[in-house]
Amino acid sequence: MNDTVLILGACGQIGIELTQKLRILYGSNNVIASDIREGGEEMLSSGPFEIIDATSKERILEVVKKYEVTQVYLMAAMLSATAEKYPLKGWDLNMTSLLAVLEIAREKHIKKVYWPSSMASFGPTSPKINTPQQTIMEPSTVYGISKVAGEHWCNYYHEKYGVDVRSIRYPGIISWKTLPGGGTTDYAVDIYFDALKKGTFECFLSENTRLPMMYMDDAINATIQIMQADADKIKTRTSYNLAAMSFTPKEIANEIKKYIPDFTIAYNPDFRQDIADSWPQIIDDSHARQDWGWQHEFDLTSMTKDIITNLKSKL
Ligand code: AKB
Repeated sequence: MNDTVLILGACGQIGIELTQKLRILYGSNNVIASDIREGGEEMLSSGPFEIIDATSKERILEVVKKYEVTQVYLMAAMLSATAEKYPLKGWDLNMTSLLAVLEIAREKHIKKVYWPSSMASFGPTSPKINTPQQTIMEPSTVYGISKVAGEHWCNYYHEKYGVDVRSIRYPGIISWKTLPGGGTTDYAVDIYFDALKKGTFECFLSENTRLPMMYMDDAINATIQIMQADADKIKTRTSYNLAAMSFTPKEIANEIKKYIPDFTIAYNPDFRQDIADSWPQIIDDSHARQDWGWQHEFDLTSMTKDIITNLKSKL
C-alpha cells in the first residue's frame, strides 16, 4: 500500500486508536497524526505529528502538500452534549472542517476522504426501532443538524465533482484506552472506570434509555474496511447506518455486576436525557452489511469481559 494518510483530530477518542491501527497498516511514517493541540507521548514517538486547526483549509493543504497525502480522515468534531452548550462553535467546527477537506479533494490534492456521521443525524420523528438507512431525518440537536448537513455535502461533492468520500453513522463508541469528550453516550465508558475505581456510578441518563453502541475495536475495523472497499461497493455516499448492540444503563450495570457484585448505580438524568430520547434505540445496518461486508464482533457480554480484564490491569 503506498498511501499517505492524514488524520485530523488524532487526539480524540476515536482518533487515538485509529492512528495506532493505521500506523500498523500503512507504516508509521506514512500516517501523519494531527490535532489542534500536541498529542501524547505515544502518538508523538510513533510517527509524524503536526499541529492543525481543522477549520483552516490553508493549514490542512500545507500539510497535505508537505507529505504528499493521498487520504484524509477527518475525525475532529464537537459532539452532541458540548455542541448544545456552544451551538455556533459546534456548527463552525463541524462544517468548516468538512468543507475545507471536501474542497481540497475537489481540487484533486487528495484521492479519498473519510468523514464520520452519527446516529445523531436521526431525530424524534425518525423510527426508533430498526431505524432504516433512508428515513425521516429531523434532528433536534446542533450536532445532529451538522451531521445531516454534512452527509448531504458529502453526497453533493461525490455526485457533482466525483470526490471519493466515505462515511459511517457511528453509534455510541465504547473504549477503555481513551476517554470520550462531550457526547451523550459517554456514560457507557465512564461507568467502567467508576465501577473499577469507586464501585459506584451516577448515570446522567435514566435506567431504561436504550441506545445503539459499539466497541472501539469494531468501530476502527469498520472505518478502515469502508475506506479500503472497492469504490463500486460504496453505493451510499451520504453515510451508512452501522450497528453492533443496543443496551440501557440498567443492562450495562447488570453486566458489570457479574464481575463486581457490589457495584451500585444511581440515576440522575440531566439535559442529555432529551438528546438521548431523540435518538434511535436499534439501528438497521443491513446496507453496510450487504454493500461492503460489514460484520461486528463484540456484543455487550464480550465487550464487558474485554474491558474489565484490560482496565483492571491498567488501573
Ligand atoms: C455523542 O454522544 O455525541 C456521540 C455520537 C453518538 O455521535 N457519541
